[in-house]
Amino acid sequence: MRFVLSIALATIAAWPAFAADLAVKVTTPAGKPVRDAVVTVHTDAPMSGAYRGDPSRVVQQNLQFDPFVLIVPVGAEVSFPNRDQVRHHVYSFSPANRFELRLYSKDENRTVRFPVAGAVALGCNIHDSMVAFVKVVDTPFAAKTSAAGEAALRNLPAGSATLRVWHPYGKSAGNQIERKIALGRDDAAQTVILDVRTPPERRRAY
Ligand SMILES: [Cu+2]
Repeated sequence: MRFVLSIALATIAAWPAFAADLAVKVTTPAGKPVRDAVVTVHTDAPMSGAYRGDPSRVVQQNLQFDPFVLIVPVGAEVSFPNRDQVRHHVYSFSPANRFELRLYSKDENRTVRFPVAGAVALGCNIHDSMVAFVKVVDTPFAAKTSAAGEAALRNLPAGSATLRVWHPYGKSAGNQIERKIALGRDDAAQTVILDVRTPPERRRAY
């Protein structure tokens, strides 16, 4: 027992002296939670490592993309499997990461590499109602807000940093809000107000 305890203490002592957790809550000015916002932190001190999260995959199923917002690190290969009975023609005109996947059928797959940080709007040439976004991030520290508008980032290095909250329909410049924060001090929780416009009506074109 004593042995186990001493190991535990040694482990704690070996942790970075000042690791910080950050809880972010994103709401509209009216206090409604904003889901699918992407929260990123860039520390002033040099960062190492890349974001590691969900599989880099946007599925086409039931004439929709899933997920609606996908976070990937710069340089990620994203796959676009088609699980529908119909063909899709996936494209993006976003300047940073333009691409087009010509008509392809059920159980076929294509991959696209995203070399530039930024937001990529996805569409389908055949089904106007299909809309999704890939957020390519150049930081290891990123998370997507839940239905409650909440995201948590753990084990951030202490020190000054920039917090950004982006949403595809965010009303501010660049669809995002940005602020300086001091990690490891009194910034364990941040509330960010981000006004979002109503998504364009999803037309059915099938
Ligand atoms: Cu389609």
